[in-house]
Amino acid sequence: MVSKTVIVTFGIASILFPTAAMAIEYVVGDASGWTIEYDYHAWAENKVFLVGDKLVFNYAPLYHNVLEVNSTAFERCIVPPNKEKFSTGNDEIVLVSPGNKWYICGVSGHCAAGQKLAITVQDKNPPTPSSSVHAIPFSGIQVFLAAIVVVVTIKL
Ligand SMILES: [Cu+2]
Repeated sequence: MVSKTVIVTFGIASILFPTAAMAIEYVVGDASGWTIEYDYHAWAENKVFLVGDKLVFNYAPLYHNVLEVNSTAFERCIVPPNKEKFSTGNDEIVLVSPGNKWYICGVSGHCAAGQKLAITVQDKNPPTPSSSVHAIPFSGIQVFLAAIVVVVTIKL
């Protein structure tokens, strides 16, 4: 009886949350990529970043690069010396931990020209329901299928 309950619960969960657990790949700046004079604050504003999601920085490697920095360096556009740079032009950065993350371009003047991105990464299992914006709203068909599973189970 216990095992049947577990299977049914899992079945309902997989119907209701088919994609909620999938990592999302965010192309920074979308089609504009990683460049100057783009509003990355606006780009990030309505997005929810979870641990396991990925940032992709696309740019011409001759002209730009990517550095992860602290809040002070971000605010003042300070390029930390000897800091490891991402510089392939197609840098994929997996968000491995929750918290605030700051990225700038290390080329002189670019951060000041707007090539800077600040995001907040949330835990996969948020402690409060209010931060679970990532979950896909249930559609009618999903609720209907879940109801069928319940009904079939009761008859078993
Ligand atoms: Cu740049």
